[in-house]
Amino acid sequence: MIFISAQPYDYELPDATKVALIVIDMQRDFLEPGGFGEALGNDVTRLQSIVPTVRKLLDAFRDRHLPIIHTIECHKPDLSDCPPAKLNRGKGKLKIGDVGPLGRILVLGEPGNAIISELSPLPGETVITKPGKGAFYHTDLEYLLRDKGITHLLFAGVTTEVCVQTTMREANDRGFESLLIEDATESYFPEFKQATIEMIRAQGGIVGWTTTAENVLQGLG
Ligand code: C5J
Repeated sequence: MIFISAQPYDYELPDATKVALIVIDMQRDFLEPGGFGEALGNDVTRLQSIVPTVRKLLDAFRDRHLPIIHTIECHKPDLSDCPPAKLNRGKGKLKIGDVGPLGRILVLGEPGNAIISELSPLPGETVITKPGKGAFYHTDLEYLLRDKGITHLLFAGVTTEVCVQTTMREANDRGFESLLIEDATESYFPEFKQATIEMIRAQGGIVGWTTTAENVLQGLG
């Protein structure tokens, strides 16, 4: 048994074969000027502070040959997988599918839709493309995890209260034991990040656990 010091109490991993690191949406569209995040009116530089920590976690999983799953929020070029409710939301100048400085906003294959170069997936790592905020919606993620016998998920990425939290809630309802790595996730709104951390671990861990990257590395040994 592997114990990771966490809140509201220690996170227990039966063994390292049951765990995957899920890195949510570390894309240029969210972290760099000219992408979707900025089109929504956000200061995207806030998200860049977690890049070294996410990289450290990736390196630790790579060194131990443990599974890594990256996700990308994106839409098909014809936007047929983007419902009007998502397409038309917001009052920004640029909408999903419009051409911005990094190519078409939130469209698969465009320069801005790629994962930032520092965290690029390596061959053999899974990349889940997802049209929604949650990584289980309209994807093969659940089947892939069940097929590999993975029961425990460690979460990093952006943004804490949108795609990370949505995916953790989806995972929790499907019976996966979910741990959020606090210093490997970030939000455009610090108060939303803090609230998310607190609501995840409230009520005895109603959605899951939270911890630090250092605790994860110590626990994995
Ligand atoms: C958002 C995400 N915030 N990855 N996406 O629209 O959190």
